Amino acid sequence: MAKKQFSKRPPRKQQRLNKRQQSTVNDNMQKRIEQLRGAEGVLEATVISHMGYNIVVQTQAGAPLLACDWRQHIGAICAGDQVLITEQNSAQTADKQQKTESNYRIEAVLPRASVIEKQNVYRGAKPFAANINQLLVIITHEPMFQASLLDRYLVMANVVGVEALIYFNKTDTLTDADTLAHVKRLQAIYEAIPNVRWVNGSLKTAHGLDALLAQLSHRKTVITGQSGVGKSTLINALIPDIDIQTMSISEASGLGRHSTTNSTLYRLNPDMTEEGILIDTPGVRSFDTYHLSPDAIERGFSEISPLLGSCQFSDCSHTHESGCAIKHAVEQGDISQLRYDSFLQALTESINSQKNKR
Ligand SMILES: Nc1nc2c(ncn2[C@@H]2O[C@H](COP(=O)(O)OP(=O)(O)OP(=O)(O)O)[C@@H](O)[C@H]2O)c(=O)[nH]1
Ligand SMILES: [Mg+2]
Ligand SMILES: [Zn+2]
Repeated sequence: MAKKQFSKRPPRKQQRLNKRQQSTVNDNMQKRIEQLRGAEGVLEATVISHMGYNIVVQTQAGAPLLACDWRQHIGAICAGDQVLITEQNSAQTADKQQKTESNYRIEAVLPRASVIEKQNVYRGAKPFAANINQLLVIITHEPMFQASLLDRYLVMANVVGVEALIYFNKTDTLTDADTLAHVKRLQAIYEAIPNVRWVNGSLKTAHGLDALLAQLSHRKTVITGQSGVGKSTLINALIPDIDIQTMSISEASGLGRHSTTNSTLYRLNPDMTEEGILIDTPGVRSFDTYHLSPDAIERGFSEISPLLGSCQFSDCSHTHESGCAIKHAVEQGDISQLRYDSFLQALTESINSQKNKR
């Protein structure tokens, strides 16, 4: 009889569920959530940060942070998730002296109102912020931001189904008249896009900070933007007790120092649930959109998408065809050349990426 070989088994690939399997998993999860909700000792909590070995949660603003482990097969968990937790009785927990020991367990993740994910070629999509309703993109002029990059963030906001807020930072150094005029033109273009708002300011001088804060309080915002635009400066300016919040996370997790690679949820006012929430995403600097379908790209350019059915040819590529409603709108000045160029670029990337998949 052939001897079974256990040692050289290749690592198991993460299996993708088909639609029916996924729907069964979802049904079971829904049943489980209903059972848990009625059960004694089950608490609802918000995920503050996924620390790798454990997940730090809080049952409400101002409450102590709790370190949790999690039940297997409940899917990926990220900052902003609402979860159901139970306290593990001491018989189940091992050495109580050990600080990293989790006394709580995440039993289920509640359905998300929204989720924003990072694509990874090898591991698929990984969520990094859940239940947000606003995407903040910080941009600046040193170096001047690229419209095509900014547009990717806006497409992503549209795909996730949240509003977009553009914050143009470092106005204290925006003194050159030509650059100033250029930024003003861009602001006019972006402000005209549905569901997009634009605020100017300087985190150095605090100019415009009130206007920015007005857009952030009472919203759940994920912070994005390229390296050096001022994301950390913003968090430090708006979260006065940032050190305390960060220290509490380290303490709760039992890790010496707060990890800076995972997304973390901060409260604009640590004692008030209704105040705004900021999710900082240190590991995510930009978004790719090539993996999105051409459809998603088209919807993501929300001033262009209403025209899509109006081209003369149903398979119009919007590049050279006569009777193209989009090209016509660009010629008329109703759609900016800048956004049109960026639309075609994103669309081409998406189409090419779909071809390569086949
Ligand atoms: N002049 C000026 N400098 C600023 C302003 N805001 C931030 N800075 C500076 O810009 C630099 C980068 O700011 P950070 O907050 O570290 O940028 P970041 O977005 O967190 O960058 P990464 O962590 O690399 O993604 C720092 O030297 C800040 O002091 C501003 O309003 N005006
Ligand atoms: Mg930073
Ligand atoms: Zn067209």
